[in-house]
Amino acid sequence: MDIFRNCRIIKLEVKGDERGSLVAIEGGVNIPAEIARVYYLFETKKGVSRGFHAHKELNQWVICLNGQCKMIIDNGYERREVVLSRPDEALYLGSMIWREMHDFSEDCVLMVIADKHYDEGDYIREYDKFLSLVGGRDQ
Ligand code: T46
Repeated sequence: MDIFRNCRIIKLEVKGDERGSLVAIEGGVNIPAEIARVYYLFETKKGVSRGFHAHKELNQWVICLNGQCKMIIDNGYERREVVLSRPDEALYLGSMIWREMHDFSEDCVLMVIADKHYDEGDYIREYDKFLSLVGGRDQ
């Protein structure tokens, strides 16, 4: 389901049998990129929000393995809210998408797959700068 041109929910195939469920993540198969990095957020404290940045080049796929949280995604023109609560769905976030994460449940485990290694230089952490780069709202 497309949210923006470079931001969408991808359904992940579940291999289920009488024992339970399994999802396989494969670069170049269900994640259309070479996977360079995987990290996960867990034990986020009650009332804490995270993110508040965009990436210049990075592509990421966010999967909520347990619990739930709310993602605000913003392309500079439109802002949408997505609740992530399913281990069989990935939210694809392309470059130049502002993201904020709110309302983490105590048991939330958010796994993020990235197509590049960590690079602080790829982050845009000021919203006004992000808007001026994407030519968004009232520019
Ligand atoms: C994103 C959202 C969804 C590393 O050393 N390596 C890493 O790969 C990452 C992601 C972070 N860090 C360090 C940098 C900071 O000292 O871990 C600390 C917390 O990172 P940050 O404040 O950027 O975390 P979030 O939750 O605000 O954002 C993260 C990702 O950074 C970001 O790319 O899209 O999750």
